[in-house]
Amino acid sequence: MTDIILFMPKCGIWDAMGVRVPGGLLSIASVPVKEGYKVVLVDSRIDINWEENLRKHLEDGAKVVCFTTMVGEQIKHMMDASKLVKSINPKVVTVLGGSWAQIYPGMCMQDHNIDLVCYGDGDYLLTDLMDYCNKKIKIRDVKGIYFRPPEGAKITKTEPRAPIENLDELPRIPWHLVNMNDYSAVGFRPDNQSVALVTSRGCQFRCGFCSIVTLYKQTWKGYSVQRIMDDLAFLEKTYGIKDFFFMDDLITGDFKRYEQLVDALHQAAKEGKDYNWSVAGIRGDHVLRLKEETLKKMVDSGCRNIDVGVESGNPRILKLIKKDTTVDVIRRANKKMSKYPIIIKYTFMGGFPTETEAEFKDTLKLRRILQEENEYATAPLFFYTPFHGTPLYPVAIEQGFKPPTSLHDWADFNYNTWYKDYPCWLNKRMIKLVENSAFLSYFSNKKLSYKYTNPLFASLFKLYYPIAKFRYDHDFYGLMLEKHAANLVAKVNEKFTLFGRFQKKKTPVVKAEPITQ
Ligand code: B12
Ligand code: SF4
Repeated sequence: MTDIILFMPKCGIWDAMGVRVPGGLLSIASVPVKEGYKVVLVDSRIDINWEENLRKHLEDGAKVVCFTTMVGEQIKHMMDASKLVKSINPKVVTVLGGSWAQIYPGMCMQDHNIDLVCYGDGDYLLTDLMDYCNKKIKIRDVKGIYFRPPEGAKITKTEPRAPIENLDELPRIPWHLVNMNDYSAVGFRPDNQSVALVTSRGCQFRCGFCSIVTLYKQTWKGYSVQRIMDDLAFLEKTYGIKDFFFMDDLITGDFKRYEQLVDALHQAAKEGKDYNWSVAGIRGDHVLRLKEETLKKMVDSGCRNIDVGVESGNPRILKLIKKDTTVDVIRRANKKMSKYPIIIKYTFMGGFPTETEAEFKDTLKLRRILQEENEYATAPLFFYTPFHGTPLYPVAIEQGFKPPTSLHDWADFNYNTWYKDYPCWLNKRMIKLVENSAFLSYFSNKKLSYKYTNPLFASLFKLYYPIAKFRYDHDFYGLMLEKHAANLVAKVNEKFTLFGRFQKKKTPVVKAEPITQ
């Protein structure tokens, strides 16, 4: 009999590039799995029969259904699924967590098909909820939730859960809940299976556009190096996985730990391990602090890529967003990195509140310089999006942004098009400039293609790359019909899970052994 269903809603066009294991949901399942509860996962991003499978597990007696969501389109898919769940079994307990739920729990309670919203770390919640379902405790005794009391009474918030001090106390992620063949993370070695995992949570910095500041309140905690290496060994032994994407917010939150991790990976390589690895969150100033010896070890142990948030090439904007670094630091870090064959993905944004066209052009200039000065550099650019709860959000409001006011509207709040639907500070000319630069930035540098692990998306990338490159080289933004084509593809994907059908890896991975904790 099923006890708990984990449900992963679609994320929109992001699902086209490649689908990663649902880290948050797997994370909250580790404690209940260890306690012996039967947990199943339905991932609508890759499962075209997700409605049927959801129904099947509900009929199998599931007591709790867990949903996760980030801001934006994923909310809409979450709401559709919660509605379906309640229409099949109104008595099942539905619970919502994830970044958006943590940041805006009251707003999430607007979905009447959600009974509870989790507002802190979710790792110990589900065993308590099962105790509640089994009538061992009252709902008020479940810490870290908002719940809807019977008719008429106000939404109630229970006592917060104490933060987890030591991540190592958490049982291993129950990877056996997913079929690794359905997922990917980075495409360095096309025949190799890859997986995304986090080695830490949070970040001590304070960037104005970033939700991590609100989620983790400028704190950081990490798994020990020993624990990380054990997890890698387990993933290799059980699934044959050798390619890892460390999807941390700031992997260098503890610099010493990072150096020790590199040492451990280097030692593993010396002992014959053939790992490839890649890092999502590392700051430019931290890259500059890395010793040459550490960088060499990174290369020798299989580090293939690092992602660095630069955000802007303009000093005033960097100050406004409290990036706490400078253009000079980034350029020096880039020069340093140019000696090493590690792809470095610098991410940028445009369209910040009060940003002028000239200031945005500094960003375009810096993108070009970094890519010219380092053959391993790529520089994708995104439209700035004012998300509720981020430090810069009040400035966006001050500058004329009229935010969505209901959960339904936040669900339609698309990071790619919000500026067309909501009044804000941007004029038409600026919108076009940022939008076109952003669109081209995903396709005009071949080095970025390792991110596109979905075979269909990878093929489309190959087709479009020469055009995007030509446009980038010649600063030519006229008649960008391809943007409309991309929107159409996104719509088809949303309706028919188009890319999800191509996601499966053809090369079979080693068959999973039953999990041993
Ligand atoms: C991976 C990722 C993605 C992947 C998602 C696929 C996947 N595999 O999960 C992709 C690439 C699709 C993605 C896209 C986007 N993302 Co994103 N993403 C992340 C990232 C880097 C890691 C998520 C993760 O696995 N975290 C690790 C786990 C352990 O944490 P967690 O998911 O928060 O889960 C914990 C709790 O939240 C809770 N929990 C989670 N789910 C549930 C469910 C229940 C029932 C319970 C009880 C608890 C619970 O328990 C967990 C353990 O404590 C986060 C950063 C981060 N650190 O979270 C950003 C982050 C979630 N993304 C963010 C944003 C802004 C976006 C985009 C809008 C980016 C953009 N500009 O395009 C798009 C949105 C797409 C959409 N709207 O649908 C913001 C969220 C803002 C917000 N207010 O929600 C974050 C926080 C990044 C940031 N720096 O601000 N993203
Ligand atoms: S953008 Fe990166 S460095 Fe800045 S607060 Fe967010 S996670 Fe930290």
